[in-house]
Amino acid sequence: MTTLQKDIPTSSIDPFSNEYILSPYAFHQELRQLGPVCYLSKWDVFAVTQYQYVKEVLDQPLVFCSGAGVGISNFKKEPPWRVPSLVLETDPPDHTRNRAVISKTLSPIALRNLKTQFEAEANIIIDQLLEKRCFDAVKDLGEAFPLKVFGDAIGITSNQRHNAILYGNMVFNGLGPKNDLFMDAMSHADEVNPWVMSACQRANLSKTGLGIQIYDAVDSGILTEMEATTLVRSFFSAGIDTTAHAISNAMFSFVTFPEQWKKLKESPQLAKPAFEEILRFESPFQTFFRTTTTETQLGNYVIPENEKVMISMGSANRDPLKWDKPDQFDISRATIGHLGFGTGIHGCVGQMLARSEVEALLQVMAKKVTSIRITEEPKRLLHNTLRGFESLPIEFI
Ligand code: OVV
Repeated sequence: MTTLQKDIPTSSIDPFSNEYILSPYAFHQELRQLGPVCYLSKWDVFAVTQYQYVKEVLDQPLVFCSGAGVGISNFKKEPPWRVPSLVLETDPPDHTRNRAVISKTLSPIALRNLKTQFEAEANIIIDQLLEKRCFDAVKDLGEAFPLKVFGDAIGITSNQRHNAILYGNMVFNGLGPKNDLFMDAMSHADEVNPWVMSACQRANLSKTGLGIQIYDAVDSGILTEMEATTLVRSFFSAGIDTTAHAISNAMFSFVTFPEQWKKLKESPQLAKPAFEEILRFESPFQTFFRTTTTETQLGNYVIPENEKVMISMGSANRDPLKWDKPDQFDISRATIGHLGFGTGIHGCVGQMLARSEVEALLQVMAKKVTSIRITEEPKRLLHNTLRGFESLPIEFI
């Protein structure tokens, strides 16, 4: 029997400070060295940063629940800023029912049809950018591609699609504390909230997209009309900003590891493992929180009930106990088990669609783009949850 140590190590590291956000990896290392779990005194939350224990938390969704929110705020203590998501911020059995409705729209046949569109659009955007030569990989590629292809896939009919980026920014900065990043993101709430709720309504979705299919569950008595609207909102929340940052992170990784770009060009079929490595190496989704539903043990520590626990996928994905040379970007490494899409019952429901989008893009790039160069100092994004860039000026030749 292991003896339980009651004293969880404390750290004064602040995961929402600018230094941490801009350059998290040395902080991750320091936190991992404290063991399976530590207490972050700045925010009165626990933090789990080692691969093994991040996975252990994600694999126990009833003990480490999502229903009290997956950001730093505990919905049992303060009201959420929006109607909670019916998949992200719920637990079984509601979660199981709602997730099944989304899953049904993302069938293998649906994905196969979308793949053809993703490839066609990837060719169009890469041709345009080659012609332009110098562009911002954040706005002109990272954001533009998913806004076009995933926006079409959902069936957004509004001509103000860019609001979806602002909304994603609210959702993901909204998982952090009420700091300047939170407040800046929410400054758009008055225009963007009503826009999203309207864009998610049955009447405003195209007849052929994924969004409208959520309403089939209303017609078969599984969801109310309002629940369907809220569930369609999950496509907007989860599916655009995440992919956008994955794409700009990919561009940066290929520029900083040119031998990996060479490898991809020689073998465009490496697009598939390359995307997995991008998600491991620079996970767009860096952290989530869970809330303990009971006193529970992690390693040989005891975490009390109703506490917020930060889990760092970004750190788990670079844990040297799990990965060989974790700080090396290597598109031919074995990436199986990376937590870029999470894992378990809340693992990314759109992951096959996201793969299809980015793989299409990387394959076209590998075939058509000879070289990629950074033309001006990139600006890292200050963000409570996502890792990416504010701007990334690139030249394509
Ligand atoms: C995975 C994810 C991220 C953000 C928002 C949502 C889901 C949602 O369902 O709203």
